[in-house]
Amino acid sequence: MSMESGSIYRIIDANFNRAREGIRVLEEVARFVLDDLHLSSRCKRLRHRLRVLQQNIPGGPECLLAARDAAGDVGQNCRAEEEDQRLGALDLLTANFKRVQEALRVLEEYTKFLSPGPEFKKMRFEVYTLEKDLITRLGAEKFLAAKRQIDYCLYVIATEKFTLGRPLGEVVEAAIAGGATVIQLREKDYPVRRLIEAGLKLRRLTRERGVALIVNDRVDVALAVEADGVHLGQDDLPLPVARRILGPDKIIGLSTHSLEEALLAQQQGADYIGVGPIYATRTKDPATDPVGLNLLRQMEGRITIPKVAIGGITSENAKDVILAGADGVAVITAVVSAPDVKGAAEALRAAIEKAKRAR
Ligand code: TZP
Ligand code: MG
Repeated sequence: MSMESGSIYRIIDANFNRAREGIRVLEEVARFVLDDLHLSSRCKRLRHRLRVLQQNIPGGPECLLAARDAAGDVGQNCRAEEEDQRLGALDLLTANFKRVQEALRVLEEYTKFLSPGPEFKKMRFEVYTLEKDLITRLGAEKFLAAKRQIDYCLYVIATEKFTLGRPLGEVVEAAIAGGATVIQLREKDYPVRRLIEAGLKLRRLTRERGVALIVNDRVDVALAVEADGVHLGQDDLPLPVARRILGPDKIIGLSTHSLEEALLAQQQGADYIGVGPIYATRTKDPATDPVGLNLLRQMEGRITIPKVAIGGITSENAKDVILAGADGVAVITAVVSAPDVKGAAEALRAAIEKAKRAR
């Protein structure tokens, strides 16, 4: 095929522009929709490489400009129907990835007339990987949005040992009626089948009332009973391993006892952290020294995921805990062992809300 060099430069020029503009659209989604610095930097680097390639085109970039004739482009007013009907970020990403990949393919083919090189093919394959990563991240973002709606304000830990002989389901029902927003099933000594049975019962209850259910320690049980997530301690399954098993849509909470542990949990993608024990408590076995309110204060500005304070919290001291920076409080005895479970949950919830308003 013989082709006039003006047409080749014109095609190359149009496709450099198309690819660069398309990448810019992707970059804006990564940056402003997903707030993802890593993905937006990958887009930016691609744009930069394209600019360098454009500058170094054989014959010089002036050949591209000289060949440009946007006004005379017969295709300038042809818009695909779907361009007008695009819905949301996912469609925008899909359409622009297609656009960038096509433009890179055209550049790959037409620059062969000037000087063969593997650069555009390499870039096209990088864009395929970027497409997978960005779209996966966007999919995960949908789940993250749902997870962000969870209110951790009154997190009640259900353990049969502390119910004063009352059935766990009954206590949990009363706690929810009093304003509990999250229920955690924590039964360290149950055989797994019994734990699943208890989990299924609490799942029914919590689902009916629109309250989140978290299972302590056991990722497998959390999945089996369709809980919203799992709560892990520092010696349990490592967070990245739990995340690989649970996927992005489940909540993973981690117990932390220092700023370093909290920063690591946040960096590894925990959805919330437990902070404590804030005060001395006899409920925690083995006993752990209290960390005090100062740890919450130290986290101010550094920990952006929800912080749920735990350990010896009551309706009397909840105010101090919230004022020190906690987003919610987790309790066992103050609610589960109260003679009037519903009334105790109501009092605690009221104290938390009042302190939040005063912040
Ligand atoms: N982790 C740190 S303190 C604690 C746990 C499980 C026990 C909290 O129970 P209580 O009765 O509210 O102090
Ligand atoms: Mg544990």
